[in-house]
Amino acid sequence: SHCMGVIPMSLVIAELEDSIGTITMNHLRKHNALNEILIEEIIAALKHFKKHGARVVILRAPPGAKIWSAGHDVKELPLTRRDPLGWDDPLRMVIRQLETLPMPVIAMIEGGVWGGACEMALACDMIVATSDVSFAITPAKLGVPYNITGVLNFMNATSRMILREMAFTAQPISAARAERLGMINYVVEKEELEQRVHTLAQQIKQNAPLSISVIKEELRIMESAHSVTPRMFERLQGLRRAVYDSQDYQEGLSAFLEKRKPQFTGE
Ligand code: LCV
Repeated sequence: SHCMGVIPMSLVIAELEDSIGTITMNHLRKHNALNEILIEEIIAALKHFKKHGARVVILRAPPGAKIWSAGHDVKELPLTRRDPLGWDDPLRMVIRQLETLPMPVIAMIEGGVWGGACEMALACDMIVATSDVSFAITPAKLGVPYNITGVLNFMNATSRMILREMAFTAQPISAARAERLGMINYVVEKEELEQRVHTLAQQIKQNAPLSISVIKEELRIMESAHSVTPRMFERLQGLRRAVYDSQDYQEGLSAFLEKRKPQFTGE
């Protein structure tokens, strides 16, 4: 459709023009931390684009952003005795929306990508990043027991050794290294970013949307085809509960909120 539509929202700018939908995460005061409202607006924009026949979606921060997204809003994590990443957690919901959307989503990235935002970027179908960008997998830094679907999403994005290094050190890796590892499609200079993403979007847009959507869904189904028995699943959930019930989980969150280094004891 050729409708030029900007949907009025507060933390996100959503535009649909010539079958290309663009979502700009625009909550700069909080570095686009993935809170409930920001996620709700991203999901609303994705549904609007699907309804209006967009062929491709771009997910970005404003031009020149220093942080693409600071990841899960730590202030929205439950302090204890509740799964911090349960089925209905906003981060889980937006990742499922991105994965099941029938059209490709290009993550257009400037600025740092942290924690849950790293998984959200990797849940998109392509990533184009500027050379200043870094990616960090941070649960171990906060004492958070990541969830099994999230770990699978990371596994599908990189190799055994790299994922373990990123998850256990919680240190960011550069866009250049991510590209060398095949985790992202392109690293470009700032002035090339718009053009590179636009070219990809145009190439996708002129192809058959039904073919693309069925291939995307086949990939999603095959990537998640792992046989985990109920016994295995419940054992992992029990291990995760012990972590989010731990002192260390509370220490991780408190240290973040009090802006100090956490002292983890293994309790
Ligand atoms: C809430 C925030 C956040 C934030 N939440 O500015 O993957 S998991 O399991 O770890 C999952 C639970 C997850 O995604 O956790 C979040 C992972 N995110 C991170 O580790 C990044 C945390 N943020 C930072 O390291 C810094 O804020 C960056 C490098 C993003 C920006 O640093 P800068 O010095 O420019 P401030 O740190 O001063 O942040 C500005 C305000 O945003 C809040 C932060 O607490 C501060 O709040 P106040 O204005 O109240 O001081 N903020 C930043 N990230 N994820 N709040």
